Amino acid sequence: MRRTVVALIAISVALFAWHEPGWAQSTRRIVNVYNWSDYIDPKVIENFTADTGIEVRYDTFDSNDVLETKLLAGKSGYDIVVPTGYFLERQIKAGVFQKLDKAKLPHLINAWPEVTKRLAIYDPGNQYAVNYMWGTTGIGFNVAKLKERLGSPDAASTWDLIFKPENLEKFKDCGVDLLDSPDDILAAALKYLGLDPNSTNPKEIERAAELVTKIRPSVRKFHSSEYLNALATGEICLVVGWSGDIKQAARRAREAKNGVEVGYVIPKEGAQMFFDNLAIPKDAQNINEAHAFIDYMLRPEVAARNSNFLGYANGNLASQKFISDAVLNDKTVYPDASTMQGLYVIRAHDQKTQRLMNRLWTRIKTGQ
Ligand code: N2P
Repeated sequence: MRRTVVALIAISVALFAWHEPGWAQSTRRIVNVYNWSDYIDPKVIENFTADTGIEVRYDTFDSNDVLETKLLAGKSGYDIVVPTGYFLERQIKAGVFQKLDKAKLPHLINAWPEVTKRLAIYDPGNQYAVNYMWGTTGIGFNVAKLKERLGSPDAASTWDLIFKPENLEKFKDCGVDLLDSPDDILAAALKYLGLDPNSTNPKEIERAAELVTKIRPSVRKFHSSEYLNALATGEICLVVGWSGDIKQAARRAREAKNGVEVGYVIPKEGAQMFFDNLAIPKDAQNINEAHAFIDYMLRPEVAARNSNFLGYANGNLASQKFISDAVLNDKTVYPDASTMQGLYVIRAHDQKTQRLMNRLWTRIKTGQ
């Protein structure tokens, strides 16, 4: 008798263990998202789960190179990733994404044709990605520190502030950060030198690297996400960074009422404009959920909520009536036609150029 009972218990335990994962899989819906840091209103993730029942596992990165390494290695485990246009371009060619099933994206109708057209440069026929957010790489600054050192906040309206060593030196004591991204900083240096920011000429790229080497002694840190908080708290006073991250720093400082005022400019010589896009890796496991996530981001109210929170422009025309005037009328977020003329885009680098840029970048950062 005792033996029968023990056997019965063992069988039930085995059956339960065998059933449980299957049961869990069929009822729990999950989407694994890999996005840039500080690139979504947390409320949007919460609302998405409440609306769809799909759980979000959310990880962040702050560099296209980090994302690319995972994508090229395969089996990243992610269902949604957010590559910038010029990385998307070569990743599509490398075959790491699957085509979107547009029948599953009814809200795609809200896409802004202007942005869709620009995205098609990287994704011909717009088959693999939809735009999420876009922005510019410009100068973020502490208003009081800038006035103190150069007399007027207008000093930030030119790249001279960054690329003239005698200017940047004046900010060394209050903290200068640069993005840890050769595609942003070397491109800005090329543009400042009057060269093509997409140059593949090694001599020109080396000149850009020399320029950055000259200002290197005044740089506290090369980092692509910490500056947001550092600028908001007053720990640094100057950064070459991404528009919306600097806008978020400004808002955090306002909310903290810590006396820090943060400004952002697109320098008059021009700046880089980038497009960050939602795409589904070829080996994604939760394809329906990934489409549901993209479609949710394309809802006008949702896209607007993100832009209002982040200070980044989005690729959703229908969202604009829900975007606050402060964001929509901010020419450094939604640039007007004349600012737009000064903006340039980066294309995918060939391997040789990319290797050279990465090598020079390491040399700049390590000071060797
Ligand atoms: C968000 C940064 C996204 C812009 N923190 C870089 N493509």
